[in-house]
Amino acid sequence: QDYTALKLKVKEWAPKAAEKVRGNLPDGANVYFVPATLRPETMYGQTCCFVGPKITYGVFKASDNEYYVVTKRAAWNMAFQGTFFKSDNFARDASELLPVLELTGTEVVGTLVDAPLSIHKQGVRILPMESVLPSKGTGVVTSVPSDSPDDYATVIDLAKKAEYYGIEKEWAQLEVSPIIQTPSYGNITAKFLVEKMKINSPKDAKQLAEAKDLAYKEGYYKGTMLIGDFKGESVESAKPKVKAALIKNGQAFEYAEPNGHVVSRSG
Ligand code: ZZB
Repeated sequence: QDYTALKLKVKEWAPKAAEKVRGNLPDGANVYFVPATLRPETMYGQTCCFVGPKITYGVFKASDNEYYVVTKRAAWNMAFQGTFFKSDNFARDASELLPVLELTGTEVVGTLVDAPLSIHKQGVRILPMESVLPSKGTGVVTSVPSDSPDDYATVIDLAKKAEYYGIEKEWAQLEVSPIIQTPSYGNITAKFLVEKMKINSPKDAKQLAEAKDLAYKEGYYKGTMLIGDFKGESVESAKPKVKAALIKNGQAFEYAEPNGHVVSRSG
């Protein structure tokens, strides 16, 4: 898979993470959560960013002043793809690619990050999602509830059970705005499909996989951009342009999942 790896800059750490970070990173270091996405054209609609609560993440030094929060597996792939400085973080095998520190998903929940292109300019929160796979992408997943059924079902559930999840309800309730117009599912595809298919929980994995498939196809082949520099263009034409612009602005880079990974599209 050819992913776009997006850089979400930390604006304010959650308390537990802040404690661990203190003294372990140079003053003024920029730290980024780095989700891998197949849909860069939907980045305008980011309302939060998911981590697996039980997943262990590393904070890896990418260049003099930049650190990335990803799984060790993803950092290792990135090292091979030349993402990291080869000089002072050069690794000859996986054991040498050492994170500056490790953080669990639970510890970073509540962290405020800046999501490139998002209409939510004040930033979005890192929130927990049980279904994040540690073995796929970077283990960090940016959330676009308007166009991803999994994300829509998850933010509804997070808001409903905010206390159980140990989050502020408002963190899961940022406005879901139209990003892409489609002929069959309107302009908030994920909401339409989740409601039409009566999906009640992020655990309805089978139905969510089906909804994801439908959303992908309709969005890609029939979608039109409602926002951004390529407003009015088809998704098919806007997708590579949004990706290129993000990369040019230093807000993203290419990340390829190596061959042989075992996760299929339907999960
Ligand atoms: C933002 C986004 C917006 C995504 C959208 C999808 C959609 P796939 O399709 O199964 O190959 N993802 C990435 N990494 C993980 C992970 N470790 N665990 C769980 N989910 C992950 O997977 C690619 C998509 O799955 C990625 O693209 C990411 O969510 C998520 F409007 O990023 B996406 C209809 C889908 N719409």
